[in-house]
Amino acid sequence: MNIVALAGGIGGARFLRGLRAAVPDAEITVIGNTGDDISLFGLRVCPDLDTVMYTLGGGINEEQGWGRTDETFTVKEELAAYGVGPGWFGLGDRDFATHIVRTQMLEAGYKLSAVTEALCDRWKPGVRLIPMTDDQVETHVVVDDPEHGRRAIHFQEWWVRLRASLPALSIAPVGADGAKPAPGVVKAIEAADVVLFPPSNPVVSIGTILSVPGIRDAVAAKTVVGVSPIIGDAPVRGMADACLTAIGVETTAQAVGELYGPGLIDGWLVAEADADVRVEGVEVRARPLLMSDADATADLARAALGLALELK
Ligand code: GDP
Ligand code: FO1
Ligand code: CA
Repeated sequence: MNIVALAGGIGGARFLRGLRAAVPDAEITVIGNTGDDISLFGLRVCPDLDTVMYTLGGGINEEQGWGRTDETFTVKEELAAYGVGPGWFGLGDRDFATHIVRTQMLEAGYKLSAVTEALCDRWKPGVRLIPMTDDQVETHVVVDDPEHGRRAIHFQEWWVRLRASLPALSIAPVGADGAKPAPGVVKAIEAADVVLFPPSNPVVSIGTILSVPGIRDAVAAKTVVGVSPIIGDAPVRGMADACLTAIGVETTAQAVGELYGPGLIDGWLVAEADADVRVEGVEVRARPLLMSDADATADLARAALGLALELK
């Protein structure tokens, strides 16, 4: 069986770990969000690709959900001693090695998809991880900055430095218009038996992947089942509510189901607390949605896949 999943960071990666456990023999292709990518200290950092790679490869810091296990921060401290920042982004020593390898390969002319494949040779995530595009797409957020007035800042600055404390007036995947899906992305979707949306951020993870021309149409042609990242009118983790507000969508499983809509998804898994959700033209099922341990996560993935195969 061929399964394609779109994925952001933590929510995507944890779901994929459950999916891999639920169907060990399936060919799973993951299309990763690169809108969070940022250049820091001359290095290209790809948080969501790395979160998927480390989580499935056994190198993730489990509590944090991003970054490496057994991490130290000597390089960051030494940079700070030179007055070189930003200090607000926590890059650890082990993680730095990944960004050094990636940047070296990009500068040698390799595409991000080839670099990601090379990095995955070490981590063996058990899925094929492809960035949504090899072109540079960066999510920017427009805020009213009390000091500098209205301006667009990088998503990471808004999310990590400001913790979304300034309301997002708009959120845009800068560069997406002219971007092409990375090699293999559309082919994998076309060859998929089903497409799954893990409970990733609907705006800055799934939404960004779908903003790359060609991906949304390819996905819409398949049987698609999504898992809600919103339970009982709040994100399970993080600040997805601030992203949804920016695009005028309520933070409910109902509103996110409608945002994707029957033109894109066929099935929608919501939490048991949201069993009253109805989305016209979409088959909604209530299931336990908390990925609290490996078994619960595998059960959730099995439910999503089962519904997709039923609707196919
Ligand atoms: P990020 O890039 O690290 O922010 O990760 P994603 O975009 O892949 O996923 C973020 C979303 O995962 C958040 O909006 C959370 O609500 C959701 N999430 C995290 N843990 C769980 C869980 O156990 N169950 C569900 N349903 N959603 C979760
Ligand atoms: N998230 C944070 O909240 N603070 C950090 O300092 C931070 C550092 C970081 C370093 C590498 C990496 O791959 C991810 C990192 N993240 C950090 C997570 C990440 O940037 C965001 O959680 C997601 O991209 C939000 O969608
Ligand atoms: Ca992310």
